[in-house]
Amino acid sequence: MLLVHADAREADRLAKLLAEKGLETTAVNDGGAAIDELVRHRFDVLVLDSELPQTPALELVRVIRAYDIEVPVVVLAHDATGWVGAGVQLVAKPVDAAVLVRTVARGKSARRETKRLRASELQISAPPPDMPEDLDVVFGRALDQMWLAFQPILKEGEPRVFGYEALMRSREKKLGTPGDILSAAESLGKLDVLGRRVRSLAAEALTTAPPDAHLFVNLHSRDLLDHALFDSATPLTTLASRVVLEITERANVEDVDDVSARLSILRFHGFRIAVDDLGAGYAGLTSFATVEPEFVKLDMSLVRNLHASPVRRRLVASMVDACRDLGSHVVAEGVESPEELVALRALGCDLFQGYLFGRPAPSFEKAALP
Ligand code: G
Ligand code: MN
Repeated sequence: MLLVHADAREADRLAKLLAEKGLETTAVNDGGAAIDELVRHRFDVLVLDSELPQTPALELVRVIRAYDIEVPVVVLAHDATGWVGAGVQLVAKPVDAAVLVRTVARGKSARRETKRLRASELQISAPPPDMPEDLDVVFGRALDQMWLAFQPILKEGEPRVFGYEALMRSREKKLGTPGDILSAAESLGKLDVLGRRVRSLAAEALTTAPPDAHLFVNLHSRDLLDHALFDSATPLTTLASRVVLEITERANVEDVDDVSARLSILRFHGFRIAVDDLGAGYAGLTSFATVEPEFVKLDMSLVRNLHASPVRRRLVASMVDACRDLGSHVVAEGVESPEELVALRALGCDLFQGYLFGRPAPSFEKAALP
């Protein structure tokens, strides 16, 4: 269940109380956080303090209901004003433990009841027990049906597209997103196979790419352990001077044995290296020091609404400065608005990627800076 309460101590007390009764609780302290949670997880009951600082509780209940019509809501209130007809269960404040536990339990069974009713109303049987098709088979199809999308990267003062990032896609519906494909590969122990497939598609694509464009190819940290990556005879290695290998900051490169020796072999072949998603809040600048990347890709969370946030601008400015001192080119990712572009230019950024210039597409589309 989800508990929304502005008072952290009271939230703590109530959560403990419910936990003793086997009711597992996630607690948040405002309406915005509550909505975030609700979108990401499914809760069987919602317990809501009526006195939230920013969001009027009744308004919050309306929004929640628009999103999930069935979720039972228990409201903790000093009086019932405004709550009649809102379809919630009221619990009087100060909250009595036994009353709360009973009301929550009633809410939980009410949810089950609604589900049963729904199913019988529509005369449909419950969904069949999950019988997933062999993951291995689905993964095999995803590999067969794999293709790459290309998103342009533009450089200040250069009329032609500087490069494209290759992004993994598959027509296999059961593994619909790159994340799904990656986790399937991970659980099957087939990250190597996946990485090789992507790199071979990338090499193939380079033959039709504009001749002077770079291709940015994402690596999984696991790929750094695959001997095939270091093979001097693979199609991609023969094109290495045009390839930038992206290593995400989310992967802890320090966990890879001899990472700098491995990177030196890649550079020997002619590859350049980018640290991806810098500033996404994972490894901070530690991967930066290990990798000494030729390129750094600023995470789009830093770029978003940059123009409206002096603190964030300050952070990006010092990151850009540090990169320049260390000889890395900075690519700003996820640029969506002209205002963001103006702010990035003012900070000295000169490489840009984002929907403002072009979405990932099946071919190498032309694009230009405004
Ligand atoms: O982690 P990595 O930086 O490789 O991820 C790139 C992802 O970001 C791709 O899935 C791409 O579709 C997405 N993307 C690219 N440009 C933008 C943008 O301007 N806005 C948003 N929201 N996503 C973008
Ligand atoms: Mn990337």
